[in-house]
Parts: sequence; structure tokens; C-alpha cells
Amino acid sequence: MSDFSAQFEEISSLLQKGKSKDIVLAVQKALDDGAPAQEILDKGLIAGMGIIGGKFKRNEVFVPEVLVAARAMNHASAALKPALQQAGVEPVGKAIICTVKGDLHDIGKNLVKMMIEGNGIEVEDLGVDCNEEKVIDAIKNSGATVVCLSALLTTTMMAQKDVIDAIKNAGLRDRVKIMVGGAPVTQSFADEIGADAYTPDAASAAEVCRQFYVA
Ligand code: B1M
Repeated sequence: MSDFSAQFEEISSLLQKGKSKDIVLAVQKALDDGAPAQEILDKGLIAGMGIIGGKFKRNEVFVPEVLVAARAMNHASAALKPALQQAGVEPVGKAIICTVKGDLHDIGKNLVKMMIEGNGIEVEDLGVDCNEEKVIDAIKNSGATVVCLSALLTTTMMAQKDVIDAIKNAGLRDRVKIMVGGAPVTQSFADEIGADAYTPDAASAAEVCRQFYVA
């Protein structure tokens, strides 16, 4: 079996340096060499972002460095998108996704969206810092039957509960399944706030989301 570890290491390093153009070339080269897309994502991109996150926490890097890394992550994810998504999957339904109110982190949300789309589900992206009203309007107007909520901050995870409560109060709870996720979110938190599903990563989010349509 081929060993792509040096290439994953390079991708992680380019991400940490925020080298958007070079990382796209490195991702493409790894794909051309036969590296699995999911491993490029996990061992290259997400690993690199984890290292940046640790440095950010220890005040070894600051918001500007994290922002250029985030930009490189988005470029690299876009380059990986065709390989991550299954070709020719027929749409089986529609979902809504957003990062909740007060939270601007969108990399995880974008990955979840990409993987769900790759599992044959149309996704309406409501963006970041999304309030309850926007979600309610989207449920009413889009016909979506799954709502996906992402939160990356301990201070914003409760906004997932606010959305679920607002959906209940609007009389729409029976119309949608609600999925939650993001680094601080856990299964027990999801149970506590009345979500239908918690998944720890984008790939499992896509699997669970598809089950809601095909089960
Ligand atoms: Co922020 N930030 N940040 N940040 N940032 C974290 C989250 C933090 C852990 C860093 C740290 O201190 N170590 C920390 C949160 C601490 C806490 O709450 N306990 C933090 C902080 C404090 C902040 C600010 C407050 C910093 C400041 O201004 N002083 C500020 C808040 C801004 C705001 O949102 N209001 C802030 C700002 C930023 C940037 C703008 C600079 C940038 C975001 C850029 C962007 O997203 N476009 C940023 C980044 C990049 C990070 C880190 C470094 C990386 C996050 C990331 O993209 N990870 C992060 C540290 C870390 O995570 N190690 C950090 C990669 C991504 C693929 O993972 O998003 O977890 P993640 O998604 C995963 C899973 O969680 C899951 O799937 C994905 C992978 O498969 N998932 C779901 C996500 N959503 C899901 C939904 C699902 C299912 C699964 O179902 C619906």
C-alpha cells in the first residue's frame, strides 16, 4: 500500500502557513497520486487546522494567521470536493444548514454541507451567525425536512437550543429532523436540547442525514 504520510504532512504545513495556491496544487497532486480524499481531509487539512487551533489557544498565533489558514482550508476543501462527493447520486431530499447566532466559524459547516450534498441531498446554506427567524422562514419556504445546526463556541452552543425551541413554538417540530454538531457539542448535549441527532464529523453527519430520507 502507498504511503502518503509525507504528502499529508506537507498539506498540513501549507495549511498552517496559509498558502492557498500551493495547498490546492498539493491536494491535486495527492489525489493524482492516488491518496484517498477522506485521508487528505483528515490527515492533511483537519490535522493542520488542529495544530493551528492549539497554537491559537496558546497565543502563539493570532486571528490574522488563523484567518489565512481558514482561507487555505476553504480553497483546499473546494479542490477536494469532487473527490469527496459520490458522482451521479440523485437528490433524495432537501436540508437546511447554518452556523448558529453569534458564531462565525464556517469551515466545519461547509464540510458538512459538502458531504451531505455528496450523499444526494440538496442543501440550502443559511450561512453563519444565523438567527432563529431565518431558520423558521427557510423551513416554511424551502420544503426542507432536515435542519443542520453547527456551533464552534461554548458560548454559542446554547443558540442551537434557541433554534429548536423556536421551531417547536412555530409548530414546525414535526415537519423536520434536527441535527446538531460542532467541536463543543456532545451526544448528551444534543439529547438535553431535544435534537434528533448528533454526529461528531462531516462524514457521519452525511450518513445520518441520508438515513432520515431513505429509512
Ligand atoms: Co475560533 N475558536 N474564534 N476562529 N477557531 C476555536 C473554535 C477555539 C476552540 C480556538 C481555541 O481557543 N483553541 C475557540 C473556542 C473556545 C471555546 O468556545 N471553548 C475559538 C475562539 C475563542 C474564537 C474567538 C472568540 C477568538 C477571538 O476573537 N478572541 C472568535 C469568535 C468569533 C465568532 O465566531 N463570533 C474566533 C474566530 C475565529 C476565526 C474567524 C479567526 C476563524 C474562523 C474562520 C472561519 O471559520 N471561516 C477561527 C478558527 C479557524 C478556529 C479554529 C482554529 C479552527 C476551527 C475549524 O475550522 N476547525 C478553532 C480551534 C480548533 O477547532 N482546533 C477555533 C476545522 C473544522 C473542520 O472543524 O469546525 O470542528 P470543526 O468541524 C468539524 C466537527 O466539529 C464537525 O464536522 C467537522 C469535521 O468533520 N461539525 C459538525 C461541525 N459542524 C457540524 C454540524 C453537524 C455535524 C458535525 O451536524 C449539523
